[in-house]
Formats: sequence, C-alpha cells, structure tokens
Amino acid sequence: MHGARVETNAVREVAAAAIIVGGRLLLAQRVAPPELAGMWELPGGKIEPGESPAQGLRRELREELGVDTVVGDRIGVDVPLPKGMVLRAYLVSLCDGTPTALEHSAVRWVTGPELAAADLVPNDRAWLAELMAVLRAE
Ligand code: 9L3
Ligand code: MG
Repeated sequence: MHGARVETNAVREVAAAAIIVGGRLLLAQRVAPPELAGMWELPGGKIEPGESPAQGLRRELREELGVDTVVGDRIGVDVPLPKGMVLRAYLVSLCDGTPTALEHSAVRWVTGPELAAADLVPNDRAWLAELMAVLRAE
C-alpha cells in the first residue's frame, strides 16, 4: 500500500563483537573514515536486510577477520548512530581461525588496563565499563 519497497529492518543495526580469549579483548584498527582512521574498535558492521543480527555479525567477522564465530549475548547500551541506525555489542566466541586484519590496518588483544588506555572510537567508549567488568571476571 506504500509501494513495492518492503523494509525488513525498521531500524538498521550495526553489530560489533566483543571477542575475549584468555582475559584479553580483540580490538581492530579502523582505516576509514578519515576521522576514525587509526582508532580502535570492536570489529563488526552493518546488518543487511533479511539477516538476523547474529547472522550479519558472523558474516562481517568472516569478511573482516577471516574467522568463524558464535554470536552470544548482548552487552552494554544501544548507541544511536546517524540516519536512525543503532550500534549494539555482542559477546562472541571464536570457533575457527586466527583473527587477521583483512579490512583493518591491525588487530591486537588487550587487557583491561590496555583497553582503558586505548584510542577507542568514541561510539565504543559507551561499553568501556561493561567490557572492563567482563575482562576482570575472566
Ligand atoms: N561503528 C562503530 N563502532 C564499531 C563498528 C563496528 C562500527 N565497533 C560505526 C562506524 C560506522 C558504522 O558504525 O559509522 C558502520 O560500521 P562499518 O560498516 O564502517 O564497520
Ligand atoms: Mg566494519
């Protein structure tokens, strides 16, 4: 009734992965856009229409890091992004592969204190307290 285009996702989600192994969190260094290049983020990206957040995040992590993963529980707050998008973080387990910077300039594993000191992208700072708590509990 409103035309042929069907919106499968009312709100477009960007999903990001908190991958923690042995008390360290995986960070990836962005190459773009210019204002974020060089800063560190939880890897991930936009969920495509028709994908569940878990499916989309698994796809992004395969593309960005070359790994197979299982997407678990959400962690931290919803972070509003421009154009009605929302950024969400998920706890993610590695199943296969070694994370490799295929679309980032580098990856690194950080402890809690290293995370607190890292040059994180501003959006991901919203999750700092929860991430530190998970790292302490490891
Ligand atoms: N973003 C912020 N923090 C993150 C991720 C994965 C993404 N941990 C923001 C950056 C972009 C948008 O979400 O503005 C889409 O992400 P991408 O497709 O550039 O990775
Ligand atoms: Mg991405």
